[in-house]
Amino acid sequence: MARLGLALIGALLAPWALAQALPDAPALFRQHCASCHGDQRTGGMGPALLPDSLERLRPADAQRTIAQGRAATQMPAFGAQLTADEITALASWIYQPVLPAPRWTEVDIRASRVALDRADALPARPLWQADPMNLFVVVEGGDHHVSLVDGDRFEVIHRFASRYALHGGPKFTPDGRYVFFGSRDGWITKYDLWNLTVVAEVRAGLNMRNLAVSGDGRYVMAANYLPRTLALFDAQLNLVRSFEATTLDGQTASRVSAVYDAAPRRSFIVALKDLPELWEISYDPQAAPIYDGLVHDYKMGEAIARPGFLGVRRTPLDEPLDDFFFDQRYRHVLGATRPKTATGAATAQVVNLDIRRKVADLPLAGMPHLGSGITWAWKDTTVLASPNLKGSGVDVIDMATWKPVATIATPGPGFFMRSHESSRYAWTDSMMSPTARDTLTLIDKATLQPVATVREPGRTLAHIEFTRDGRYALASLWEMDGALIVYDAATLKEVKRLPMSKPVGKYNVWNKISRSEGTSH
Ligand code: DHE
Repeated sequence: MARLGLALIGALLAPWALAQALPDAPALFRQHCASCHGDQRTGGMGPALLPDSLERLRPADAQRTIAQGRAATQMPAFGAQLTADEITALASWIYQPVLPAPRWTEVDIRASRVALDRADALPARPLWQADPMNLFVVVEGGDHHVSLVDGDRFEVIHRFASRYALHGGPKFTPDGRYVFFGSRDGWITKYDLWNLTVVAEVRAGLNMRNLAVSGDGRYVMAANYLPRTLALFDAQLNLVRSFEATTLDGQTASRVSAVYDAAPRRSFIVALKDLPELWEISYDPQAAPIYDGLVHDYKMGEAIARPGFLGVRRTPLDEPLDDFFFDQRYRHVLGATRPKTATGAATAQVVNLDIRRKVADLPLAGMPHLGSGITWAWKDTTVLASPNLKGSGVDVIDMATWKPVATIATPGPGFFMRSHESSRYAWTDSMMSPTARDTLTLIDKATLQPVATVREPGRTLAHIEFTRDGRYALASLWEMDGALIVYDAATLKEVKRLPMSKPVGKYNVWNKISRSEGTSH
């Protein structure tokens, strides 16, 4: 009887107690957050707050950001205005899906574009005194800025605010004058390096993976997770068209894992996260028609091929791809599927783009990060080496036979790998290791042995890029109070240190536009 009475009281109290316990997160969001993050949480001045965009932010960090704000950004601290319960409620609510799901159509893309008037009238020479081909573009993730560094004197020429959370390598036009940055929130920024100004911006999607610039500098292609599309722009960032990332019958849609330019083929190559297909989209006006998946013109009773130019040429695969890399002749794609569970094995494969099928399995262990793989000449062949996000070792594969030639031990799993044609070493980090994230390992490219290390004890050291001539290697001290550290690439002595805010990546104009074998493309 007593128990029944308590239950009854509990039931009667429940609505009141719940109202006390659960702050109204949507109302709090509308009041405090929507003006910057958008009514639909799709972003505005602040980043998008959608489950897809927040995959990499732990809820505890979201709570801390709401309470304390974000240094050197527009995000204020709400710790004095909101109770701890309100902050907890807000932080958990932003991980819930927005219903109905936010949309981002071609109309939205076009409406988002902003461009500088008369950008084409700006001088066609650098405003600054330094070798424009030996310039470094450094993305500082800590306070969302970009620094331009003179690669001869190692001095900052200019520093400017970027969009929130740039990701992936910025991409350059073939003359090295313009660079395109992509943000995880889907913004593409075109920047004139010679005149130090943003010339155009557009939002390609709500959650973007990366972008590619065509080898002729005429097109920019963006790969999106949300919506499930690719968006193609001209060099002024006007939308040319978008592509739904679906099966040929349009029934199943996929996130787009990544897009890269295959300049010698005059095409973009696209990997789909959820569909076992590899796409090739040619930007060659003379491209041959596409005969696969013939479209039937039922009125005429005829099968017609689709146009090759900007048409989707599909190669069926056994597994979808997350991440990939080309051989030097761009005949093969070397792709990896990341395991869905920590214990699962990655599968990696070689796909021939001409005969359009898988030709070999790639014997890579762990969780290869092929996008950061590099190649070099070894004995009478060429080898590929890929960092591994899970295992302590770099797998080296003979690109003639697709067989392993070595596994080089490193002190822990790493993200990036770099070298230069004129350097005998390949450098890799172990930034995913709690104990060895402070160590860069140098591998002798001839003996395939680890021969030296460079350390910043207790701090994260990662991501290398060489100067144009390969004499210096620039590494990131990947901390909020971090630095760009310049090493002599032969003696490994530190030459200079420039303070920077978590410099996540750095890109040398010449190495990028010449597609140096030691860097990412
Ligand atoms: Fe990246 C490049 C995918 C997490 C920093 N990363 C890339 C590219 C892909 C990719 C496909 C190549 C794009 C290009 O250059 O056009 N990254 C992924 C993931 O799938 C992963 C593991 C999970 C995710 O959250 O997307 C991932 N990446 C990270 C990070 O956590 C890093 C370390 C920090 C950050 O800023 O997000 C990170 N990724 C980078 C960097 C590059 C990159 C610095 C450019 C490398 C280069 O030198 O070209």
